[in-house]
Amino acid sequence: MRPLTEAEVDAHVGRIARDGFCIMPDAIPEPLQREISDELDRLERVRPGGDIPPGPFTGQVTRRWFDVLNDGEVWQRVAVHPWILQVLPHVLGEGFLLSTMGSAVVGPGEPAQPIHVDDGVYAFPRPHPNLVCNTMWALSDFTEETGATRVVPGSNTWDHDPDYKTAYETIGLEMAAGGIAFVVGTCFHGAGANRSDRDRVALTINYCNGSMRQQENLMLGVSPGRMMTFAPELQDILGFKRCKGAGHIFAQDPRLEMKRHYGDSTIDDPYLGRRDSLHGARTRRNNPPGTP
Ligand SMILES: O=C(O)CCC(=O)C(=O)O
Repeated sequence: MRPLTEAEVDAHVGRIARDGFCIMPDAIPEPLQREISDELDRLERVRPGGDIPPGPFTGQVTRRWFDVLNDGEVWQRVAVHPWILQVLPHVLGEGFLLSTMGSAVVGPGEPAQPIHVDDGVYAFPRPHPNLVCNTMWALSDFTEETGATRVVPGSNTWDHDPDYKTAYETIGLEMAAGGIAFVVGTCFHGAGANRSDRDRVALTINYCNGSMRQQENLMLGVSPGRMMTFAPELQDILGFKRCKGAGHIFAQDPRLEMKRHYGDSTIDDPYLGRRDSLHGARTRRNNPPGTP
């Protein structure tokens, strides 16, 4: 993929600062879209219906898979999409982290998600510097009918968090499959209602400022040996890179001590087979046929 030009990066950063969001069309090459779709199909087979039970905020017929760095290798590439890595240092600062990643496959008939902010997981009063930036990956067309993410333009500059009882004026982040939208953590937004007869297929790949705790416990969820096989740029945004003074082991890059401690890196983590077999108990859904 060609890198973004400096002017393109500046334009995206400027729009995010002004409106709270922006769209990068044609950001996911078709072969990568196909790989991700195949991986979502595989996840549907091994952990049907997604990794969390239905709920009013996360959706009744929305499939969300998490802990995906323990799944197909494609997720390791998704997390370090080159255009995203070019834009985010200007939004979240150097040393930003991957915070949580997974799918948001919104099924037909799903009502609109409540309007919320993604940095609501932190207890910081507004205004504050950017703490979070989400990226919404469109793997099917995002339209009014299919439930394109709704945003309240300019709400990122407001001094208060959303109130669930208020009906905000929103616009839809309409984009063709292959687009990626940035939504900064202070921007009021939520998934739209899916009034079509097909899935709205998306990923939500969320990053945070390097001084914040990651929303998903990525550093504990993935075994150290497995993390040691990841590309250095992915290790960096998992927390292996020091951010100012934070994140060291013996005041050095943690990778040095990790190598001594855990020895040879390996992608094989014996727990992972069991992890999938616990899906039914975890989500209170039935396990796929053939699993205990
Ligand atoms: O799926 C979407 O369009 C938005 C997702 C979102 O905002 C969330 O799950 O927090």
